[in-house]
Amino acid sequence: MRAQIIFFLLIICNFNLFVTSSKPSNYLPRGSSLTVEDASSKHLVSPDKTFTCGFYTFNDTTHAYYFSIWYTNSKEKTVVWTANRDKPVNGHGSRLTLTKHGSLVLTDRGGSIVWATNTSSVAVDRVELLNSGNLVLKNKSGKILWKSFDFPTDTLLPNQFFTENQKLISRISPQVFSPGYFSFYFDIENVLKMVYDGPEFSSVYWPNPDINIFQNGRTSYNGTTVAILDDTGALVSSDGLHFSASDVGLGVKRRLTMDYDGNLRLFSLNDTSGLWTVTWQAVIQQCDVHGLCGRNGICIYTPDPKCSCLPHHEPVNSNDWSKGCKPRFKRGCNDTQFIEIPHVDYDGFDLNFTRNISFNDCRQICLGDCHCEAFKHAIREGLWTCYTKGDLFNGHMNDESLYLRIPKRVKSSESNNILSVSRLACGGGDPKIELLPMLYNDASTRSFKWAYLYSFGVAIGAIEVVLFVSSWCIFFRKHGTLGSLEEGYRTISSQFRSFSYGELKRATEKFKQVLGEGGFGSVYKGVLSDERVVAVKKLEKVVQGEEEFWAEVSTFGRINHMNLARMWGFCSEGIQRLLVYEYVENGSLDKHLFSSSTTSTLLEWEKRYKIALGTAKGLQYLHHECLEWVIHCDVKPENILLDSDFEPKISDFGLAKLCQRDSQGLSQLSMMRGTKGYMAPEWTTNLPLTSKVDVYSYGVVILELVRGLRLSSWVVDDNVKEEEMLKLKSFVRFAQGKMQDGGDSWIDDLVDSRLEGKFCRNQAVKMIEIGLLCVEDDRNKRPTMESVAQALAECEDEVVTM
Ligand SMILES: *[C@@H]1O[C@H](CO)[C@@H](O)[C@H](O)[C@H]1NC(C)=O
Ligand SMILES: *[C@@H]1O[C@H](CO)[C@@H](O)[C@H](O)[C@H]1NC(C)=O
Ligand SMILES: *[C@@H]1O[C@H](CO)[C@@H](O)[C@H](O)[C@H]1NC(C)=O
Ligand SMILES: *[C@@H]1O[C@H](CO)[C@@H](O)[C@H](O)[C@H]1NC(C)=O
Ligand SMILES: *[C@@H]1O[C@H](CO)[C@@H](O)[C@H](O)[C@H]1NC(C)=O
Ligand SMILES: *[C@@H]1O[C@H](CO)[C@@H](O)[C@H](O)[C@H]1NC(C)=O
Ligand SMILES: *[C@@H]1O[C@H](CO)[C@@H](O)[C@H](O)[C@H]1NC(C)=O
Ligand SMILES: *[C@@H]1O[C@H](CO)[C@@H](O)[C@H](O)[C@H]1NC(C)=O
Ligand SMILES: CC(=O)N[C@H]1CO[C@H](CO)[C@@H](O)[C@@H]1O
Repeated sequence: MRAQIIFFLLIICNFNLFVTSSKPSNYLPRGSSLTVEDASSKHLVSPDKTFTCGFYTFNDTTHAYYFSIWYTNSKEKTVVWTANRDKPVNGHGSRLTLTKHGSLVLTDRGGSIVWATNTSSVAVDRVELLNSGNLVLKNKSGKILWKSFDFPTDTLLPNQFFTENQKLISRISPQVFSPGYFSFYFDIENVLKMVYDGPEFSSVYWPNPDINIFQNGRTSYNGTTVAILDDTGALVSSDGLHFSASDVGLGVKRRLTMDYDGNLRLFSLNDTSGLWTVTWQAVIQQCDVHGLCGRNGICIYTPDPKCSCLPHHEPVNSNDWSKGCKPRFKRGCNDTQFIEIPHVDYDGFDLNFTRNISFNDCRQICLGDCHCEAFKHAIREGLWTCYTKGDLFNGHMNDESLYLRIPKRVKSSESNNILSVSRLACGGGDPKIELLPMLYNDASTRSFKWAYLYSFGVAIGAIEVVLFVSSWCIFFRKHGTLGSLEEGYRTISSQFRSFSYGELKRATEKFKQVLGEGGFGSVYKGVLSDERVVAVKKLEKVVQGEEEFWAEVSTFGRINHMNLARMWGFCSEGIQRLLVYEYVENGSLDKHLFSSSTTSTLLEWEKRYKIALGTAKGLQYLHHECLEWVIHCDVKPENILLDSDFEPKISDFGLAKLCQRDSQGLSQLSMMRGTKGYMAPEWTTNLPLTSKVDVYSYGVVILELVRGLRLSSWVVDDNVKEEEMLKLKSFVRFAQGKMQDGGDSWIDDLVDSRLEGKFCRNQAVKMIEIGLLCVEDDRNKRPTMESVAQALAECEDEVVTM
C-alpha cells in the first residue's frame, strides 16, 4: 500500500516536473494534458525552436482559445495550424489531453469534446512537435500514427505533402480562424485551383478561368495529385504548377497561406524582426479574386482594394461585402433603359454571348430577355461580341463599359459612388501625394522603380488606379460627359497571354528572321498558330524572377493605345524572357527618315506630321498629366514603328523597368538607358528623372522629322571652330537665328530640302516651335506631352499647298 502511494506521488512529481520545468519540451506523454490556464507559460516547442504549439488567443479578454501551432519567432505568433478553427474553447477549464486510450482530445470547460484525433490505440506513446511544424502521435519506437500535416487548415509548410482530399481554406477574417469562402485544392481534374464558394454563388478564379488548363501551363493527365513546397521555397505540383519564392534558397522559414482575402501567398520570415515578406502570390491583381464584393459590387483599387456598389445600388451590409449590393429600385422587365457604366466589368455568369454583332442588336437581345440585367459589347479576337449578364458577380474595373438595365423612371443622371471615387483620385485634391508613394520606391530620389516586393499587391493595385484614372481624364477632357470610350483605349486583356518557348521557337522558325537589334535584345519576325504575325523580342539582361516579370509584363499587356505597339503576350521559361508584340509592317521611323538609298521613297510631309502627332499622343498616354506612371526613357526614331498607314506605334515602353531593377544609381542607369543625342541633360546631372526626359527626346525626334537629318550625331560646329558639338545644338542656334531674322521664308531653310517645298508651312512652323521648346535644357520650360499633342492637333487638317 505504502509502496503504491509512493509510486503515485512519484508519478505526480514527475508530471509536475515535466509541466513546471522551465525548459520547454517538445512532447507530451500519454496520460498527460496541457491546460488553457497555462497558455502563457506552457507549450510544446519543436527541438530547434522554430515552432511552438499550445493554446492561442487573439485577445485575452475574449476568452476564446484555439489549440494551434505557430512560428515561435514571428512577431504576432503566426498560426499555421489549428485543431479547433471553428470552435474556440473557453479560457478556463479547457484542456488538451493525450488520453490513456491513445487519442489526442481537446475538451472545453465542462469536459465536452471539441476536437479529437480519433486515434485509439494503446500503442500511442506520446504527442510530439517536430522541427517541420508537424504535430505527431508516435508509438514507443517512434513510428508516426497520426500527424497534423494530414489535416491542413489554411497553411502549407515546407515539406508538407499536399494531396487530393486536402484543402487549404481561408480564414473568414484576419482575427477569426473560422473557415472562410476561399479554398485551394486539387479539383476533380487533378488541377490545383482556387475557388470562391460563398453564400450566393461559387466560381473558380485561379488559374485564369478565361483560358483552358493547358493554356494556363497545367495538365490534368497526372493522376498522382501531389504538391510540395521544398526547403528552397520552390513549389512543385503534379499538375505542372511550379513557382519559386523571390528569395529562393535554403535556410529561410516560409509558409504558403490561403489568405482571408482569397489570395494564395508564399511568405518568408525575417528571423530578426519577426515580420513576414510576401515572396510570391497567385493572383497578381487582388480584384481578380472572385466573390470579394458580392452581387452588384465592384472591386476598386483606392489603391487598396475596396468594394463599391453599382449606381442606384446600396450595400446589403457594409460590414460584410460578400452579401453584395441591392438595387434601390424595383426590378422589372418592361419600360427599361440602359445606362452606361464605364470602366466596369463582371466576370462570368453570362446568359449568352454572340459574336460579330452590333451594339443595337446586343441591346435588343438583352431587352428581349427578362433575366438580362446588363450587357457588354466589346471586341474579342477582332469581332464585336455581345455578352448578356444574368448575375453581376465579380465586378472589377477595366477599360470597357457595362450597360446596366434600370427602369425608365429612375433618373439615370443620379451621381454614384464609383464616379466619385475616380473624380476624387483625379481632379480633386492632390492625387500625386496620395498615389505616388505607392507607385514609386521613393519619390524624393531619382529612382523610378516600383516599390515592389513588400507591397506587391498594393503596387499593382495602384497601377490599376492609374490606368483607370488616366483614361478617365482623357475621357473627361474630350467629351466632358459620359459616352463610349474611344476604341484606342480599349483593353483586350483576355487576349494577352503566356507563350511557351517552344511555341515562339516554332513561330519564328527557330528565330530565323531578325527584324532588328535593340538595347534589350534582338527582335524576330514570327507567325503564331492563329496566323497573327508578330514581332518576338528576346530580352537579354533581365534580372527579374519569373513572377515579378509576369507581374510587370502583364501590366503592359493591359495598355492599349493605337500609338503604342501592342503587346500580345510573353514567355518566361527558365532563363528565357521573351515579349510578343504585334508586327508593325513598315518598320521603324529611322529607316524611312534617314535612309540615303535612292530606292526608298521619301517620307512625305503628311506622313511626317501624322507621325509627330501620333507619337505625341502615345507618349501623352504613357505619362498623362494625372500621374506620370510610365517614362519611356528611350524615345528615338528606332523605337517609333510605322504601320501600313504610317500611323506611328511606340515600342519598348516600360522596358526600362524590366531590365534594371538592380541598378543602383543614375550613372549606371544612364549607361544602360537612353541613347546619346536623344538624352536630356538631366541624365548626367543629379536631377530626378521625370517624364520631361521623354519630352526632350521627343523634341529631338520632331526636329529630325522636319529637318530629315540625324540631329543626334556630333559635328564640328562651323561657328565655334574646332569644338565638337551636338548637331542638335548647332541646328537650334541656326533655327533661332532664322526665326529672329523673321521674314516669310525662314522656315524654308529649315525644312528637309528633299521635300522640294512640298510641305505645309503652318505645320512646319508649329513643329519647329514645339521642337525647340522640348529641347530646352531647363526641363521646367519644356511643355508636357499633353500640350504638345493638343498644339499639333490644332493644325492637323491643314493641307500641303504649293
Ligand atoms: C480585446 O477585446 C476587448 C473586448 O472585446 C476590446 O475592447 C480590446 O480592444 C481588444 N484588445 C485588442 C488588443 O484587440
Ligand atoms: C474525428 O471524428 C469526428 C466524428 O467522426 C469528426 O467529426 C472529426 O473531424 C474527426 N477528427 C479528425 C481530426 O479527423
Ligand atoms: C511501432 O509501430 C511499428 C509499426 O506499426 C511497429 O513495427 C513497432 O513494433 C511499434 N513499436 C512499439 C514499441 O509498439
Ligand atoms: C506526376 O507527378 C509526380 C509528382 O510531381 C511526378 O513525379 C510524376 O513523374 C508525374 N507523372 C507523370 C506521368 O507526369
Ligand atoms: C530583417 O529585419 C531587420 C530588422 O528590421 C533588418 O535590419 C534586416 O535587414 C531584415 N533582413 C532581411 C533579410 O530583410
Ligand atoms: C410587360 O409587357 C408585357 C407585354 O408587353 C405584358 O404582358 C406584361 O404584363 C408586362 N409586365 C409588367 C410587369 O408590366
Ligand atoms: C444564344 O445565342 C444564340 C445566337 O447567338 C442562340 O442561337 C441561342 O439559342 C442562345 N442561347 C440561349 C441559351 O439563349
Ligand atoms: C460579320 O458580320 C458581317 C455582316 O453581318 C459580315 O459581312 C461579316 O462577314 C461577318 N464577319 C465574320 C468574321 O463573321
Ligand atoms: C515605304 C514602305 O515600306 N511602304 C510599305 C508600307 O506598308 C505597306 C503595307 O504593308 C506596303 O504596301 C508599303 O510598300
